Amino acid sequence: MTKTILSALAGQTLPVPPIWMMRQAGRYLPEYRATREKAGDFLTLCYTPELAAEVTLQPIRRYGFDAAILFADILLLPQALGADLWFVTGEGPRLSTITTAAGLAALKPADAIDETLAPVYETVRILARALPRETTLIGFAGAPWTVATYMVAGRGTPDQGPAHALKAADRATFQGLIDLLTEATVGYLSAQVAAGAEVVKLFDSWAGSLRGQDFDDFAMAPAKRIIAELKARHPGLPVIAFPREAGARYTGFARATGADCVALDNSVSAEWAAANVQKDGCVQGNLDPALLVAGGERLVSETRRVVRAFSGGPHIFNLGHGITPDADPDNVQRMIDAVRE
Ligand code: 1CP
Repeated sequence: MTKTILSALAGQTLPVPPIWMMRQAGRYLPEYRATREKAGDFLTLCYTPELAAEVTLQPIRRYGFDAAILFADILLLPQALGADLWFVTGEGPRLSTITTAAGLAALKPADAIDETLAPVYETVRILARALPRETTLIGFAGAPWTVATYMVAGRGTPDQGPAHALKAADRATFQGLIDLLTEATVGYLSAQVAAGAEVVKLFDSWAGSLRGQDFDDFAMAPAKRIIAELKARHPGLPVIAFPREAGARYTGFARATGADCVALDNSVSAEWAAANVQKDGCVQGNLDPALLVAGGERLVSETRRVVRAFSGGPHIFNLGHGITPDADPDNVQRMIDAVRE
């Protein structure tokens, strides 16, 4: 039996698209909140393999999604490179900042990450054994630009201003940080694959703030290098790329980077993306996550619209961004029923 997610990633058009959801293990689920409380804090949850595997499995048990995504965070990699990382309750992540050549030089080399990240690989090994045989296991990492925006600013920022400022003021240091992250990301994802991940996804959540040549240099070039290196080490490995809010730059992204699937946010229309992005291969995403809060008839009609728009080619049903903590778990089931009806 071939797993439906892998068939779609290989370019097959299926009668019913396989489904998973960004942030499917998360605070909208009472069982997640219970395990998170047991762990005490978010990073302990990420680094305790039994608990990280448990929250990964929760949405699979509840909804039978076609893929499970490893429970971890894109900011574990900077921590493994030597940055300090902590989470402020109700606010989000905080990191020590990298703003100078000396700060960059003080980070660990790319091949030193496994010491910190070994528990993540153990989570992958547990999941590879525990998942139902029809469920695909997805590993992931942040793309270098997005991870760099957090490392330079020390936190999430609305406009990625500090990273843009460093890129303008000291291009060599900024490029050095991107190069280090590119190399470390290859090692990190490769180790996830060795542990049992069947697909990997690169989250470039802040790709939309890169303009013109910067998009080529910092969103496309690192993705292309990472994908080429991963496919050289793991022939046939499918890769999903998510250059969020790339807009017109979604066109040609798969061809330029070698990605097997492009994940779409909800700022582009499904009809536009079907004509311009899906013509090159599998697409995923696009449903507005706010619909899972609101529910109602629009949730059903918009779900059907996304399914219909992408029905002529390879498609994995997903959201345009992560499900939010205030989403109603019953609305997730309504969405799944509307896809599979
Ligand atoms: O309180 C909590 O429980 C923490 C909330 C949370 C969760 C559930 C964070 C903190 N990270 C995660 C898990 C997570 N993060 C996953 C796990 C698997 C799943 O999808 O179920 C994944 C894939 C991520 C990826 C991630 N982390 C991204 C890329 C995707 C995206 O949403 O754009 C980013 C930008 C992060 C950073 C991060 N981690 C957590 C928060 C709140 C943030 C965003 C911070 C900010 O920009 O302000």
